[in-house]
Amino acid sequence: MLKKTVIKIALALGIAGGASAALGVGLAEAHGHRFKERAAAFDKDGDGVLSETERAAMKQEFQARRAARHQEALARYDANKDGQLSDAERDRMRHDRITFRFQSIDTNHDGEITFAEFEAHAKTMKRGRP
Ligand SMILES: [Ca+2]
Ligand SMILES: [Ca+2]
Repeated sequence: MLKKTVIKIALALGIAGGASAALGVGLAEAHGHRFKERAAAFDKDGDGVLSETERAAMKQEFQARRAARHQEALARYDANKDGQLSDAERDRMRHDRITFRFQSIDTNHDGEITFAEFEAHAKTMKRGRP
């Protein structure tokens, strides 16, 4: 029963997920396994299915977040201020994100990730807190 619920929510999310992937870098990564949990939060009556209304509310919130993230990305990476992120500008953004992730795993900041550091990081991911 529980499994069925998760699958239904995942299906309902298929559309939103696809749009996210098309729109931006790092979104799939940001959603990841927490995506289903977030969807469950919109299942207000807890029947395991997102109704039209529930889906609309979820879509609206995701769009608002996406817009906010896009504005943030532009503010930081739109070097020539043309309101768009060019490939080079996106590359810089990706580089910064990867650097940030690397540094968050490399807890003793020696520039190398040991198995122990990676394992500790993996454990925090499991708890849903990267
Ligand atoms: Ca630009
Ligand atoms: Ca290290």
